[in-house]
Amino acid sequence: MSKSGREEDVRSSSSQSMVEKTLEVAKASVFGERKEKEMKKETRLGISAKKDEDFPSWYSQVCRFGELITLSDTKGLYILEPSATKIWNTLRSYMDAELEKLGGVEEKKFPMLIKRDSLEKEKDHIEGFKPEVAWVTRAGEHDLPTPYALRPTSETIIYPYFKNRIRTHRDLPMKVNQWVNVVRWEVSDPIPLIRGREFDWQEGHSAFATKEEADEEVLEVLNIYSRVYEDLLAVPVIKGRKSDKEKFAGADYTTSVEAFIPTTGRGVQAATSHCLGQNFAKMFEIAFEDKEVKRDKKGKIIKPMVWQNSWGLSTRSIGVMAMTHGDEKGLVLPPKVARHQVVVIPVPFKGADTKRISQECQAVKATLQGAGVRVIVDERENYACGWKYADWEMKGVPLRIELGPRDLEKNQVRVVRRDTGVKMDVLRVDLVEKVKDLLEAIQRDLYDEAKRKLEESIQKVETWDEFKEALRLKKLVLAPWCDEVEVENDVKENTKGENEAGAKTLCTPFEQPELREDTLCFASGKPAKKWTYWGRSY
Ligand code: 87F
Repeated sequence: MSKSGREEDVRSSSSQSMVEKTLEVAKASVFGERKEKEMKKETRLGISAKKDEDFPSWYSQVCRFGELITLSDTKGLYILEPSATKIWNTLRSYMDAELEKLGGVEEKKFPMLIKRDSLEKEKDHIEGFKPEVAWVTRAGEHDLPTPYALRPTSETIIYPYFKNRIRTHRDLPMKVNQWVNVVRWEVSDPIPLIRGREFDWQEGHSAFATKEEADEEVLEVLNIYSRVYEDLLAVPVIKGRKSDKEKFAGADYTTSVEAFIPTTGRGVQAATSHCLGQNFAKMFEIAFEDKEVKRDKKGKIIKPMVWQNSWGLSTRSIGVMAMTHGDEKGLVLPPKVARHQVVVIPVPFKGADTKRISQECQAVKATLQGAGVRVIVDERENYACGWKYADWEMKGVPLRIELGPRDLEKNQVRVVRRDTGVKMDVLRVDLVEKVKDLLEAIQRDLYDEAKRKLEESIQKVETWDEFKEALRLKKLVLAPWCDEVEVENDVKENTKGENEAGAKTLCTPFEQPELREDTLCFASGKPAKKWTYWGRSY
């Protein structure tokens, strides 16, 4: 985020009360964000950074002024505001219902502290992640006899539990899911909701008697993730498989949904569904007595190992949504996840019957609320309506309803779409139907527009020069690849920018274009095995 842009960071207005101003100054100094002097001279500016000129500042402003998050006093730790918690709870309800349909998924909650010995029992997969693990070492005045890790993920606490609970084939499949926060002490620069030191997610862990069942679940869960993004957040995603280099180290294979941010030309891993094979089962000795009992030469029962999966989706999804739909005015929320779907704003011209206007605004609210629409009336007296319009636009509310004396006369209201800015007059008798139609249209149009941009961003290439050029143009590059890790390493090395990490594989999409037999790898010239998406990423 640009330091110079700070003075525009907090909006105020000439009509803002002293109490509010003092409060904001107090808040600002608590979080060390701004000096009192700067607060006083500011005018109402809102989102000052441009999405296509300074994306990082723009995004940070959208998250904060759009009231998804507030910065805390620690880098990389955020306060989720009601607009964000509403989205998260909506995704959660949707997912819980989908997992219910999947069958047998039990919601549980495991401890957030993991004994050092337990975390390190399983060395291989933890090794690369070690620098990010945060530890609790003291209680009050005393050092703890053993340090505890704050869970960065819960394999090492859930799999010993699986070992104890799984005895026979009758205990399988075992599927658990938990909605919790995790801590990963990132050293790289944090990005609100996208990369922080603590975030919320759901982590699912399952164990099966057969590989086939596990394989099937991997894709079923991936489909749920895809629907969460596409149907709720209106964000198109690509389903595919991670390369061996990019997969989770503990997994046989990793599938993911990938999103793409056209403005920055960066991919973003949106959720993952892993097939763990028997890797963890061997480490944690999770075995079961099969239906047909087999014995070894000494007559001892042979217990097969379980087949496991794990899958996770985090609050990163909210960040991806904000990046995708946000515009110069701020956040744009898809109606299905918006805390307020409609804001009603009284427009009292001079001399108008303000009391009556206020009553009618409340009546509009009651009508819409009765029809299941989430609606709020903004009756704050110390703000002009123009200010309120900008304020709710910044917060991304899908529809604005303006109601003034002339609307009253004509038994109508003025309805304004957040996504397109299109204004229309709607008769009060038609309001419920029209608002419902519009909310549906906005949801659909946001997706269609994002999908169009995504498709426009995809560039198919076959040579290294084409690849470099597509990357320069911020494209999502689809290239034929020989599937060798050395090539991934080379590409990364040879695409490093001054302040930019190199490009990597995002995924090999399940939907493969035809691969001619003589197609060569764009980077190595060896025979290509598949089409893979490449790009810089978050
Ligand atoms: C950071 C510190 C320690 C990611 C970490 O994707 C361990 C880890 O294991 C770690 N960061 N991971 C991989 C998480 C894999 C997997 N866990 C369950 C998921 C989905 C949910």
